[in-house]
Order: sequence, then C-alpha cells, then structure tokens
Amino acid sequence: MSHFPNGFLWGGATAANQYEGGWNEGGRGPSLSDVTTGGSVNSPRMITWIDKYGSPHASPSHGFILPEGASYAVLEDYYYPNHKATDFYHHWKEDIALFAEMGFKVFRMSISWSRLYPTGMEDEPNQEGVEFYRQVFQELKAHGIEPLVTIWHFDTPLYLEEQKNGWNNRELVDLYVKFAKTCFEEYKGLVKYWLTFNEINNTVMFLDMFGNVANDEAFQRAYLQLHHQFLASAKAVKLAHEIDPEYKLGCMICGIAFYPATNDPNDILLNRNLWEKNIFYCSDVQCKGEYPRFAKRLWKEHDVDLAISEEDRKILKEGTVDFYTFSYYMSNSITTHQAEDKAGGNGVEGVKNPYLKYSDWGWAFDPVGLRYFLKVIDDRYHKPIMIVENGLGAYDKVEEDGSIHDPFRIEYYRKHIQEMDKAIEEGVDLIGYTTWGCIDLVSAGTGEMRKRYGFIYVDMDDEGNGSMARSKKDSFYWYKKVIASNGEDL
Ligand code: P53
Repeated sequence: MSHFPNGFLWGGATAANQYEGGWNEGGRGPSLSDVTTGGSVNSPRMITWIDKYGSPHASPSHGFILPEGASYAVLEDYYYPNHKATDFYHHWKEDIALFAEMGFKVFRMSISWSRLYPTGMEDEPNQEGVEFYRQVFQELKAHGIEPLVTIWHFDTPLYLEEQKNGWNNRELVDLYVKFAKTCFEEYKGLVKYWLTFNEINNTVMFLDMFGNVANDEAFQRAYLQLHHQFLASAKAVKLAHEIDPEYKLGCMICGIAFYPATNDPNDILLNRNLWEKNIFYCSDVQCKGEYPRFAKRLWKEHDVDLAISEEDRKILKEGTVDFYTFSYYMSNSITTHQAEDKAGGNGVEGVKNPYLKYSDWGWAFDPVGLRYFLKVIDDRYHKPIMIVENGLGAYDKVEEDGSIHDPFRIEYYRKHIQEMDKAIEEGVDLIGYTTWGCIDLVSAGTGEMRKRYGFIYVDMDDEGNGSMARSKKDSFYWYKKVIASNGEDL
C-alpha cells in the first residue's frame, strides 16, 4: 500500500525561459537568457555583448558583470537556444492535452516578466502577453489541471539588468511587485499556487562552487541581491493574500543534500555550515520572516554589510510563505581534506561519493537523499511541502519506428517516488510532486537540448534543427500509470 494522500498533486514542471520561446513575438522584451549562447558539460554558456566602441564579445555567463558603457547584444555568429526553446508559445494547446492525457493534477510553469513588462519600466502591462497566459490557464482549468506558477524563474527583463544594474538595485523590488500584482489581479480565480522566486539560494550557493573562488565583493553583491529578492518576495506574498485570501504562496529552494565526506569533526561542522549558508539562510527568511542568527557568521566571513532597516524587518515579517517547495536532483559530499576524486559537472562540486552513481553530466543519483532532505525541511519549518523539480537529464534515442525507450528515466523516478512514499509514511506533509522538464526543454546549466528530461520528446537539436514535433517516450505511459494509481503502481 502506498501512502500518498488523496488529492496528491502529481504533475510536471517547466519554466518560460527554457520552454516558451516566442522570444520576440507578441510584444515580449528580451531577458538575459536571450543573449546567452548554448554550451555543454565541458564548455560554459556565453553571454554576448558589445563594448562602448562597438566591438562584439562573448564571456562565460557565470559571474559575468557587464563592463561600464557596454550593452548586451544578440550577435550573428552565435546560436541562442532559448529564443525558440521548445516553443510552448505555439504548442500550448497540444502540450496541455498531452499533460492531461498523462493525468496531471498540477502543471508548473512560469510567467515571463518581459512578456508582461517588456523593459520592466512600463506603467501598464503588455495586453497581448496578459492574454497569452490567460488562455493557457483557462485551457489547464478546462482539463482539470491546477497551475503552479513561478513568478520569477531567472528571467529579469534585460533592460533592468543593463540599465538598472539588476537585483543590485533596490528599485527592482517595487518593479517586481508591480509585475507580481498584475499576475495576482489578472489571474484571480484561475491560479491558486504561486512561487515567488525560483531557486532563490543559487545566488549565494553557486558563488564558490564551479571551482570558483569568490571574493568579498562578490559575496557583498550576492547577499545584497538576495536581500532585495527577499523584500520583493515578502511584499508580493502580503499583496497576494490581500488580493485573494485563497492564494497559496511558496518559496522555492535549490535542494541539494549536503553530506560530510568523512567523519572528521571538521567535515561535520563544515557540512552544518554549508546547510546554513546554502539552504537555511534563504528559507528561514522566507518561512520565518527573519534572518537566522547564524547570518551574522556568514556576513562576517565576507565582510558583508546589508544595512537592514527596521522597515525591512517589518516587511520580511509580514510576508512569510504558506508552503515550502524545492528542486531535488542530487546530493553533494564535501570535505575539508584534499579531494582525491572530485565529482562535478555543471553546478555542483564536491567529492565523489563511492556509494552513489553519477549521471553523464556528473550529478549524483541519490533517491535516499531526497527522503533525507524532506525530513530535514519538515522538521525545521512544519509547512506543507512540494517537490517542484526532480528528474534525470539524459540522452534519448529515437528508434526507427519513432519509439523512445528510456528505462533509466523510469528507474530514476521510481526510486525517488519510493522514497517520497516512505517520507510521507514517516509523517512528512508532502502535498505535491512536479517532475522537471516533463516535456523536453533547454537545459539551464548548459543550454543543451541533448540533456533531456521529458516524458514527451521534442524534435529539436543543439543547433536549432528540428520540427518541434512532440512524441511520447516509454516513461510517458509509465508516469500515467503512476498517477492513475496514486503512486501505487510503480
Ligand atoms: P539543467 C544547477 C543545479 C541544480 C539545479 O538543470 C539547477 C542548476 C542550474 O543548472 O537548476 C534547476 O537544466 C533550475 C531549472 C533547471 C534544472 O534545475 O542545467 O530550476 O531551471 O533546468 C535542471 O539540467
């Protein structure tokens, strides 16, 4: 007997910048991903720009800061996979029908900020953009699928990045709230679940990963950007509850389970400190409405000064979220010792864990780590939890007859769902599960198409060739069965 409660929210997850496409259609303005090229597991994605003399440049996207007088630019010699992505913009009806066929109860998507506010500065939203999402939500509703909407999924309008210095600037707080207010007012009655910021903790967590050594200045910037995002999130939560008391707002954390690689007490302590910095720092503010005590240690470590006012504290206190959501792909083993066998791939660096297998992109396959993460979060926050991303980025092969056999993907999900079941049995209040990239989309980390997550295959490659035709992988039929049996038939 499985332990999933009645009404458990099974579904899938996507994000506008990686799925929607139509980057210059319907009055949409550009965002950072539109000037970001494709990359691979070994070569970073590049941001393209022109300097003040008009010369073109491409620089690795991680940690990139636009030089004085320069501007972002789409350059002719490069391919930008997010422009078309996998074209939800023109395939939404067909795709939603496929999600409904799998029996989805919930569908996670995001609203592109620059589709509603092309530069972020307009007083009124772009009506064509507003109507695009309205018809999508109506279609979901017609199929009995609850939308779960991320307001910000890495896609600040490019104008704000370039002219306003992005989230370093406090002005972004109210520009975001204006955008969020439009969403809450326009889609009242169509949407119930909202997430304010996707993987809000990445800003600080990834600063000193990727083999990067970040300096104090970078930490000051990252913590300040986060402070602005916390304020924006809290203001949006308060406003949402005023607009519709039925609205449920969630935080969204990149959930990596950190483990000490040895039982050296120094490793145990480092591990604890990493949980604080990478996971608890953000969700404490968003769930408890105040900075945790250990924040002082983190700020002191890098000489960070946030000048938090009494008014800021009040805003944070009044905008705590209703539920906790996180993505989960892997665990990461860390040590104070010299690492002999490094684990890596895009995003995460640590020591190879001899008890785990790794994906082709270097991500640890660790279903038990998901249960561990759920237990930690349940214990700390006592809020309903949704896992809003989980999945395996892998190569898929289309057979002669058009079928796609992905037993490795089924196995990945089966093992993770079994651990979710056990967590629920142990008392964790898990209310939903949306697998990442339920339909193939552009990888955030590498910009690749070949790193596929979907139950639904999309005919599109890394160079932009393909018909965008949709087809069902074996995992499509498997997940359908899982949902129909409420997690019983794995
Ligand atoms: P991709 C790194 C580590 C964990 C989660 O990632 C991450 C990243 C960023 O690459 O991001 C989330 O596409 C993110 C999604 C992203 C997904 O994980 O690199 O919320 O936008 O696509 C998977 O394989």
